[in-house]
Amino acid sequence: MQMKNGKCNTQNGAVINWVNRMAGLCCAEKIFWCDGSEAEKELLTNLAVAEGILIKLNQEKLPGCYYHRSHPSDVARVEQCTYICTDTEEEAGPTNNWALPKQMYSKLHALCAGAMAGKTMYVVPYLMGPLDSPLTKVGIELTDSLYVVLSMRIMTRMGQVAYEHLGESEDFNHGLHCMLDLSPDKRFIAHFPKDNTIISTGSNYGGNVLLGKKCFALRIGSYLGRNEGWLAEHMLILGVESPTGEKTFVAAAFPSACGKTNFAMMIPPPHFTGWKIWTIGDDIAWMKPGPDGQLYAINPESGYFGVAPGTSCQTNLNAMKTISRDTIYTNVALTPDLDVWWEGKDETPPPELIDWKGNPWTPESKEKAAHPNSRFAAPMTNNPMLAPEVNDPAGVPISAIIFGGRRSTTIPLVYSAFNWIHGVYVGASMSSETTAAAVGAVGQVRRDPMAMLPFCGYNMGDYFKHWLNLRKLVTIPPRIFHVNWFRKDDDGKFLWPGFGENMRVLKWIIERCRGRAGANETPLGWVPGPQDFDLEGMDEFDSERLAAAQRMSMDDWKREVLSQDELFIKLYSHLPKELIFQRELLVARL
Ligand code: OXD
Ligand code: MN
Repeated sequence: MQMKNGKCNTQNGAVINWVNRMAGLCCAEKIFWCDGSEAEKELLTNLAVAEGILIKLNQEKLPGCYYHRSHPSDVARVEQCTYICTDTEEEAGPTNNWALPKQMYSKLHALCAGAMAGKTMYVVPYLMGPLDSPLTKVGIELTDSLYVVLSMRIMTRMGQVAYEHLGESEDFNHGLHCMLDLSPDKRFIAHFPKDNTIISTGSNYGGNVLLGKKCFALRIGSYLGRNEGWLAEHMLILGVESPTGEKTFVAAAFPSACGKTNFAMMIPPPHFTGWKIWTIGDDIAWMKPGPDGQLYAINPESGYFGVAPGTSCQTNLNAMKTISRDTIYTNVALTPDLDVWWEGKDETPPPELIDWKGNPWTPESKEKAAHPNSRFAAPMTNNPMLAPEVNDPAGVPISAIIFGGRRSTTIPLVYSAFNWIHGVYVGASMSSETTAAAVGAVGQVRRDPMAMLPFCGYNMGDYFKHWLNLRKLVTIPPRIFHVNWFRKDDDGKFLWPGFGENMRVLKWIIERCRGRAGANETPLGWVPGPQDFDLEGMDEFDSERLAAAQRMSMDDWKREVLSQDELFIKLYSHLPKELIFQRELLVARL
């Protein structure tokens, strides 16, 4: 399509009116209507380089790749500044920050007033979901950040397609993003679920400002899903192909920076000849009961916004291939020849680097070269194992849902819930050690139900109810599992090697779903016995180590159940009785 140089490219009256109103409020000097074309990408990329927003990386090593540094105070999601604005505090629930819509609108409109004087407002229309899927939704983000425009172009199906999908409809997400001066006291990520509106101010870090992702696809999405009978989840989606060509699709919820991208792109170890893992998505799943009673999932995104540190050819070769071109890197370190580097990329760091703050760095430096939450944004079409079903408007049928946290003690490598209600309890009582993906202390155990604690756009108790209610429509429910790749032994070493070896756990899960693998009953759920778990070809991991990784200490579990109380009591007035009964049953079994 020919680019019209940023001129208005829609006839949708509701869009035009709203854009004009917001441009008026922000006193934008110019409005640039994005169309998603290649010519536009080139124009805006060059502009971003000229303005110092992006640095062009070594094009021989990294064709089409660029680098961005965010403000050092603006490097992660800010949960303490994230608000759900509903008429009552109860609707948002005790796990969210709450504000009255009227009050938040007036506060943020005051902050945004005049914020784009002398600047351009970019109008970014985007689709969350494949073209022509009944689950797909339209969002429009207005932003003064070129970094956001170019990243949204990777992370979503951005441009004219969104207006085509929208037609005359007024049903789109209204997103307004003003960077302001990036000072933390003006940083707000506010959601107005009833108005399908998001306002984000004072930040230019991905999770706070790429509004299609956490804000729309999860917080607003979960609210819409409850009203419309579907689920918006913090889950990867992958397809497992067996040597006979049989494909099984799985969705898995792990908290931020706990290996969703690695799991979604896993390469099975050599022993698993003929097995393949296909990626549908690495972060978000929208799932809806289908007419046949199965749960169908789409990935609403079209790119990966992954954590760079720890990513290497050993840990995630498919990711390394994916990010070798057309990628925007943020807050990693730079080599003198404008290549990128981060801790864990290879064993020996280069002798000199420029760190994420722009300072010279050597291996003797005390600080990390790349920020622990430094990121890549790469198009999913670069992924050599991108599932051909990724654009299927119907989505893929989900056979297993896996919940998992980062826990160094107590939680076994894998177990399976007894049934859907028990599975919802397993997900609801999930916990994990905090990571650098959000501002705050790292390594503290917190309850993170279904990995949705920072992303549920309404009362978490009602969210559990919604999960339980969906069972009526999902007559062929996925089996539910729990995994923990991060358990440590007494010497503080990880018990389980993880990464590609996770295929062994996944194989048991798939075979369980298909009724082909055995299991033993325990107080927690079904677990594989040594004869059910494929250990062949593992060097150091034997059945003894498996037993250690699977160990259930009744004393630890009694403590674990007690520590679930804090969240359950917090949510008590909305907590479904089923979950209280499940907890009692677990206590009785222990
Ligand atoms: C992410 C996150 O960026 O969960 O995906 O923080
Ligand atoms: Mn995430």
